[in-house]
Amino acid sequence: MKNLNKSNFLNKRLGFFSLLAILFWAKNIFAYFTVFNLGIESPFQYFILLINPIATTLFLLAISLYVRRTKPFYVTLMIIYSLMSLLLFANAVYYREFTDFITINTMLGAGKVTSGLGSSTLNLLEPVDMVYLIDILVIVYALARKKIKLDTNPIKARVAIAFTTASIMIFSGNLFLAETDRSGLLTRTFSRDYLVKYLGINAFTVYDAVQTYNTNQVRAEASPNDMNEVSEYVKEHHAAPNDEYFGLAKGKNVIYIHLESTQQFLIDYKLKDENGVEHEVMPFVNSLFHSKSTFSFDNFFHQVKAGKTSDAETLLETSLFGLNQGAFFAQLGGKNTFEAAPHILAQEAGYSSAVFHGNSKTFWNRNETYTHFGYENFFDASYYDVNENNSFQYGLHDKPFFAQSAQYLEHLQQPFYSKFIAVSNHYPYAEFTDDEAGFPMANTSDSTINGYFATANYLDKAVEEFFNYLKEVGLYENSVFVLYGDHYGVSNGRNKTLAELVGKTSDTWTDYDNAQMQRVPYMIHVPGQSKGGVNHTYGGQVDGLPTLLHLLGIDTDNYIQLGQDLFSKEKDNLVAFRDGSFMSPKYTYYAGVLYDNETQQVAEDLTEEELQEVDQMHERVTRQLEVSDQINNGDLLRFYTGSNIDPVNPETFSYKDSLTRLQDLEKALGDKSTSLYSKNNNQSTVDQYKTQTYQQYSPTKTNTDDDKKADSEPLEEATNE
Ligand code: GP9
Ligand code: MN
Repeated sequence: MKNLNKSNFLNKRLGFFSLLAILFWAKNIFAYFTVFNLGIESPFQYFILLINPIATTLFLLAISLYVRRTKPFYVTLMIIYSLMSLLLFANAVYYREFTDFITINTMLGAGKVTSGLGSSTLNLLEPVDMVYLIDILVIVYALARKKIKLDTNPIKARVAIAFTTASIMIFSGNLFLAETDRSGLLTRTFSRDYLVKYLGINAFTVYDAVQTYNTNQVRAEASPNDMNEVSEYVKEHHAAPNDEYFGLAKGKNVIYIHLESTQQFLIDYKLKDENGVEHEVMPFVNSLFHSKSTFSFDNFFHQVKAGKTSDAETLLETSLFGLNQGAFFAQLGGKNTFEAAPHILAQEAGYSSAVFHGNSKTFWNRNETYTHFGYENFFDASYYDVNENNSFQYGLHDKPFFAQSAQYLEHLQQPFYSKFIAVSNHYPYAEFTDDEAGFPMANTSDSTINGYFATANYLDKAVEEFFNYLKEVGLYENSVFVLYGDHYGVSNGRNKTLAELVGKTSDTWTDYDNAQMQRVPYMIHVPGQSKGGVNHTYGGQVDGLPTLLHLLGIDTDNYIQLGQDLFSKEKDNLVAFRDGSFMSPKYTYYAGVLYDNETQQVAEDLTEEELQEVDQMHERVTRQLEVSDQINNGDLLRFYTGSNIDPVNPETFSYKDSLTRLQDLEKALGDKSTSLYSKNNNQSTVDQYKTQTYQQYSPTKTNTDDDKKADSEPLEEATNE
């Protein structure tokens, strides 16, 4: 009797429809738990994961409900079901190999080689993948053999509409929950993993299709003529190198150290504990800042927007800005043509290149963007031993990160251009426990601010250990180090609470102060140099690339770069913020208000001449940002031939099995290999890396040393930072 009911149910259109909806949900969940690694961190995220296939599955399948005739209804339903299953199947197979989801561009064949989707696709299949398709065959068979009978009664239009409406409502609910957990999901596009984790594969694919269509439209309209216009601006704006500094670091390895969320006010900062004892937050970084071998800048500003870390990377390595909306890496990083630092240095001076970062490679779409920047190697989380105890939601903590990087760094051919992206000093600056709890908390009403100093101190220690290792193994002397803060650590919304700690009061805190807080450290440490010191030139991240290239003895006049060498006598002391605000030695223009830097008050009663000066600054800033958008949105560098270097070919780079590749190269080069490992008589230097857990901080008792494993508090996902 029961069976009969069941089969009756399946013999009804709605029953059959429900069967497919449930089956697809189940297959989707199966993929979530067996193939995709989505970094689920809380029961709430589990819940979102479980419900996220529902809305789009219902919406798409419900299209068939509008078909009244019998056979066409079943055919439509089965086609939609099969296409959805095929997409899921393809993603499962692709993900297992590439730990990434399929984008429209991948489908269209762009970047075919990069993604490795060559003739070997068949080899990637595993028997378990049949789960996604086998049911289609079974159902078609059941329909053909009339095990499931066709229902000739059409679905009433209002029922069909009800399904569509319900699916839209469910989607809205899903999106709401997703935004609660990860705000800016759709506007900032952190990573494909995030979109799938929160909204499902179908929604991700549609989102990606819309994005791809939009960017392709703008690109299609751009022409070589636009490039000429841009070229003229760049020539005019270019600042000639200063002979005194040009080539000072020629031929040296480049080691970029990304100081996550580190603001300039942390330099030389001492935090008072509850007993009034002062604790220097970043003693090691401070020692570099004041070293005669370091060119330090104390009027250097971040220029990022929604793409945060990734925008800083864009600015520093391409001398172009990110976008005013959304993350440039995610939207265009994997599509555009660049003249980025690793490629320029490879072409001009035979540098190898590598990025080191203990988070998933898809975050900020780095895996694609880096191939377009010309990075030869990218060591992401998959290359590190990352576990619950040594990581948090943004990846591996800094000490193990730098320590574990040594095993790869030692195999890079020299000279190399490398970038180490630290991450522990990231919002929400959660308190370390156990051995890493080595620094006092600040004592404000805001726990985010309170933790910021301790995580910055941890970063400082991690960097110091890394330097010690480099000195020990002899890489230090022949390298140049660039340390930079990527963006604010304490957001404007929290600054009033921070005010007291930086010698101000919350009552008098204004946007003028917010603007000043956009300062981030920027220092170029050149071992052996004694010309260094603190330089007060006004600049921003966009100026980093020409500055560095000139130090390395590489001319930039033929490159399309929007920044200016910070050492140049022609350097314009004007810094554009991404939203069109700006900063100069005399004025601060922020949130639509002009401030006089001397009085720190709103600038009033300007003379005609001063007004003109401000207008002109405004124009220059607007122009610089416009040109950047023109280049990026139109992908104009694909038309540019003036730099006399070969265009980068992203398809030549793959970030799989990098260590084996580097080792093979060492063998092939034999005596000519310049890697640290080869120079060290083919002996690893890894055991020379010394890393220590914290000495326990306590305001009253003396410090004690022990070596228990580092641990960190379970963290909540950032919602508003
Ligand atoms: C993630 C890390 C943080 O991999 O670089 O990025 P952010 O949130 O600072 O932009
Ligand atoms: Mn960052």
